[in-house]
Amino acid sequence: MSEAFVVYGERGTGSVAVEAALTLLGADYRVENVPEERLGAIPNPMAQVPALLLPSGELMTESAAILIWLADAHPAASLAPAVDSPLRPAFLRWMAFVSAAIYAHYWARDAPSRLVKDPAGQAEVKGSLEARIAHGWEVMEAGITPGRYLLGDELTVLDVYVTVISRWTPRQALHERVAPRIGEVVRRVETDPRLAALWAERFPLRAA
Ligand SMILES: N[C@@H](CCC(=O)N[C@@H](CS)C(=O)NCC(=O)O)C(=O)O
Repeated sequence: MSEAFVVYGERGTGSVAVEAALTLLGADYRVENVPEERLGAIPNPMAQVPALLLPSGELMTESAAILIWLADAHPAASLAPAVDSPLRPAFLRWMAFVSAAIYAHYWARDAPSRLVKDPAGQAEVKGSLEARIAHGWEVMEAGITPGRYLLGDELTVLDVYVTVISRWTPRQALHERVAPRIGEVVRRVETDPRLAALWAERFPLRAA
């Protein structure tokens, strides 16, 4: 591809999963950092990152769709099971699950005032969403049989996605208590030398 991808993103957000996939692909891309106060100015009508401007000029949003599309568009990189692979149903299931049953809850978890005005109600909403997020990880932990990676011994964009989304609160508790096998895979992805510089620059871990 002759023209670069443009990622609308920000450090510590879901855009880092897209940046990681592009890094693994060795794709030509640049990041437009979008601080919260400028989200309204980006081309995504949902005013959210990530959004990916394709070399064709089309804008893609929705992190799971972007990751699946990038992997499918570059089959030689083997970042997703092929359409006819027996692993494909599980791959699609868990990509959609991470997006809908986990990532989506942070919209209100991080700003409960979006749903409830009363401060006591906000604390309750936050607690309920944290419990729901933990339950999602628990369901995923019970539903997969990881090898070196979540779907077996090949790294896919699902591993990258889970590594980024599970970095948010309450990361440590999640990995130690709720989803230790997922946590083990996450640590493997975190120490992948191809991604070390990206993690350090775009999503450094806070000291525990
Ligand atoms: N469904 C979207 C969710 C994207 C999303 O929630 N992005 C967050 C950053 S991690 C955001 O832009 N939040 C700002 C807001 O919603 O106001 C996706 O999967 O890409």
